[in-house]
Amino acid sequence: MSLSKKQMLELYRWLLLDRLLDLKANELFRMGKLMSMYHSALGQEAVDMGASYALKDGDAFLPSHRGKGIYIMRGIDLKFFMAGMFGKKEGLGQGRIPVGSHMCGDPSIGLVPIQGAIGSPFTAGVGAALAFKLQHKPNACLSFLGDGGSSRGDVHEGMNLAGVLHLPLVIILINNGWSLSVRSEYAIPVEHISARAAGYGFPGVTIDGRDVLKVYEAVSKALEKARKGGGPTLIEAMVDRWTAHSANDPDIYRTDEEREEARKIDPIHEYEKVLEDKNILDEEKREEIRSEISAQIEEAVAYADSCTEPGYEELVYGVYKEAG
Ligand SMILES: Cc1ncc(C[n+]2csc(CCOP(=O)(O)OP(=O)(O)O)c2C)c(N)n1
Repeated sequence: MSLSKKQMLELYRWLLLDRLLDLKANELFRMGKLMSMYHSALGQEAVDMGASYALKDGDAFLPSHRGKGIYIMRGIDLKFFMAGMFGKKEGLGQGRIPVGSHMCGDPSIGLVPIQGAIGSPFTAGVGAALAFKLQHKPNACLSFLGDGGSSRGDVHEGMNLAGVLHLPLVIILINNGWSLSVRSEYAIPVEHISARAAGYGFPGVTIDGRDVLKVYEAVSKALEKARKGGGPTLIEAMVDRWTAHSANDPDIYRTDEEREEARKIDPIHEYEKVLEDKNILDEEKREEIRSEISAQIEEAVAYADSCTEPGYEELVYGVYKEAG
């Protein structure tokens, strides 16, 4: 499962794209360019990118409401995605998705759509895994889930079914210690959520979600096992929530010390140190990659700006209308 130097550098590009895209989205939100809200994944890049990097073509994946970079890594065009975040007609979601680009599916790349009710989409990921099993396909589904979402009834039912049917499902449970303003300890009676896996009859592990190589390795192994008929695995990845819950959350329930503490470890800086030690990255290369990605993002923003607002017909197309 070890990565070549080329792959390690490629993974770094993805981490940086995820970070720079997130910073830009926060800025665009404040400028009033995005649709209703924005959930940042700052500080969570290692888990989103490290886990997604372990996916293979043919696998399915169900991102969380934060994981924007995953869409791009798995093949959604950045301009199309950005136009979706702007709520434009030409973008992903065609302006009909209240939180912008995510919450859209694309079967051609295995993207299982999420929706607004936290935890509920989990069962769709279980469905994708069930489909692989019924069709005898050598693929697995990677489902991202939060600590808060993990207590929803749908999630327990889905986990149970995955255990009973031994489905090719890998759950990457991102534990950032908070569910909006509720601390995990307040709502979850076990120290590690990975312990719950025993109750569903499959293994559960807890890892450092800020270490991209550890995440990649754990998810690769679990996906490989699932693809070969070895059943589900629950991987709890511990991370820090750098920002408020969303861009319109005043974050008044945390102290300044807690906010500062959450940002103590930067997963991207940690990975840069690993790459520098292995002579894969230096200052010059780092700047080169950063400016390439920034240019790509600016191009996507300019494109999204130039796209059209959806009209009434487009907004109501495909939307349920009560008869009478
Ligand atoms: C059923 C439901 N309840 C409440 C919400 C509002 N809400 C959106 S995200 C969120 C927090 C979810 O916490 P977690 O699953 O830990 O993910 P995180 O936001 O921390 O990444 C809440 C309460 C919702 N979308 N759906």
